Amino acid sequence: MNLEPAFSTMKSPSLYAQEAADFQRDGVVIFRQVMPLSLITECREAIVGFQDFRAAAEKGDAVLDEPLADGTRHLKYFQNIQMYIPPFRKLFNSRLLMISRALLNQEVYFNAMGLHDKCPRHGTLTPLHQDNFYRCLTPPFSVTAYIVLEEQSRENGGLHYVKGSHHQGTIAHQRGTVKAFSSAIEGLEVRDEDLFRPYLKPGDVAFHHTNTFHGADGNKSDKHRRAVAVGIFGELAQFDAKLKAEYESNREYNRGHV
Ligand SMILES: O=C(O)CCC(=O)C(=O)O
Repeated sequence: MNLEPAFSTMKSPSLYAQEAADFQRDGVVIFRQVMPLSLITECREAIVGFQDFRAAAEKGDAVLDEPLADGTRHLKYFQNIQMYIPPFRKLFNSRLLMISRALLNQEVYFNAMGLHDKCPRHGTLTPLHQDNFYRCLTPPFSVTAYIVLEEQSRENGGLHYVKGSHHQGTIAHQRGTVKAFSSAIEGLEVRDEDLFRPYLKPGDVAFHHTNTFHGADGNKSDKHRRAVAVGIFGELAQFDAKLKAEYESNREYNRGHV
């Protein structure tokens, strides 16, 4: 039996020293071609073929975007997607844990998974935010592994980051009405040239620190732009009740806004 690792990421955590240093400095590090393309294709085909969002929408797991002129509504966010579409479970895998353990320098565990979709021509923006405003961890020992199912570009609303912003800690967010994003950083002028746009391709995984500012424009292309965000927590992180109360109040406002 061939026991050779199939991917370059299958190495001991200590071998990620350079990536861990980059992550500490920038709050985001890109691993190209981590996930096998066969798995990416399997997940992509499974979500394309999944048509009935009613049960997931009733539970609040599937969040639909703003209605189009004819009343049609497309998916914007699908949390716990692995409970509805089993191939997505395979994305919760050891490649992500090995890398995250090295980046956070502690033992780690999977917390949650969600699919972000921007439908062709109408998919709305992702406001600038920090994941930790939603996760409420103190200390903020957590990463997001962002797994790309479809190539990202400027035109289709590829994710952008503010490098180094994680050093500011978890900052105040304002409540808002963007579907699936109850909380956003408002009033911050970030010059376009200061945004890091990695132009991710299928199989690439971007790991960002839970406090790194990030967002995306709307989709102006004629194709979907889908990606899966996996939340991975460090064992030394704790839930912070004060952060949680602020987040829950914004979330209630967002969900109540139809
Ligand atoms: O894909 C997007 O537009 C949003 C992703 C995001 O905010 C995240 O993964 O934390």
